[in-house]
Amino acid sequence: MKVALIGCGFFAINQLHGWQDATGAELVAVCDRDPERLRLVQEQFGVTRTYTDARAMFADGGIDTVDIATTVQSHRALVELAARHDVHVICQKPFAQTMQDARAMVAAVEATGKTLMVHENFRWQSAVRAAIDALRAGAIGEPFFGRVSFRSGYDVFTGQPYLAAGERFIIEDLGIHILDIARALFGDVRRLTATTRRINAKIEGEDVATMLLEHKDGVTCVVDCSYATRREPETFPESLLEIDGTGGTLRLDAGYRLTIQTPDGSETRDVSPPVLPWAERPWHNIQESVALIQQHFVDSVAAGTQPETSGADNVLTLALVEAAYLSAAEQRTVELSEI
Ligand code: NAD
Ligand code: 89V
Repeated sequence: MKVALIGCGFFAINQLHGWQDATGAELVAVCDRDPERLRLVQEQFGVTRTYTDARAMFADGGIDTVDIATTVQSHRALVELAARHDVHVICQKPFAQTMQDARAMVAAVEATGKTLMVHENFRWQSAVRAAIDALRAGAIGEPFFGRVSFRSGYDVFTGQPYLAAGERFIIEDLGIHILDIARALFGDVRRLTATTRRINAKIEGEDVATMLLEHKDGVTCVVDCSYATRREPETFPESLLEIDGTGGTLRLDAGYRLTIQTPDGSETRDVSPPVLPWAERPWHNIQESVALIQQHFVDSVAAGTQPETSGADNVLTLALVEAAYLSAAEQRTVELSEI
């Protein structure tokens, strides 16, 4: 699979390493409208085909998949451009600024018969995946309660200054991952209630969000996110889990400790992610999941199957984001059928 990447910014460096490590894929071209970012990436990754304009890159051809690593404002134009050139598409989260844009992008790629995946990688973090696998294998019976929690005081604004400037912050940027983990664990959602707060006066958007999800399969789940939580140990960027099931409980605690308790006893495993050669703490957890989701994409296309976080699937995660903002704004429970 010949891969081209658009948007060589802060996070794309991880995706470029992921492509270098992937089996069955070759990075052939990179594009960024900022020539300085392009130069840095060309030097670090030795890619010979470089472009400041995505249209010129597609016109030159020789691309099977485009990996769009730009921020959300450019996603729809770039996904539709890619669809016109009949290539497979990966697009970073948040997929779209509106549900209308998200549905239009899904339709555009669907019409070509190519694969569209949203780079929604948190469910691929190996510690989270260990919990998903245990739950799906029935380790604690039928789940009826869940808590998916991300609370941190880590400074994300230095690396990603745009996060401080948007009207929306934590639900759109981080909560979207945590809501997607809830979907991976407990399936789709019928209704949602949310509250939001802004604690950090230096940013525009909300940095605390607490959401109550009623899943269609009967699980009630609390999804709580905060970038205003100062505590030791600082757990960035760990997602912590508590799940009660008819046959036991499962917890993913700080320090990547997975505990499963059943009437037969209690077992705790260390499910720490590896620190890949190009990764650094504390981001290694996220960085490994980037490599894993990109390999999953290559393998899915080769097998002719849909990746887990296909465009169509991710529309349902995006709907939770929209429902949460609507619920918080109108101080009411939102039915997902409204979104
Ligand atoms: P960034 O601003 O550092 O990088 C974006 C790059 O895209 C910039 O270099 C910019 O010049 C380029 N660009 C923008 N529009 C372009 C266009 N039309 N053509 C060519 N180049 C263009 O942003 P970032 O922090 O790297 O974030 C990028 C995306 O990754 C965001 O959507 C963010 O939410 C997401 N992200 C995801 C994760 C994750 O774990 N999945 C983590 C961090 C960021
Ligand atoms: O994963 C992300 O989307 C990042 C961060 C972890 C900082 O929220 O933006």
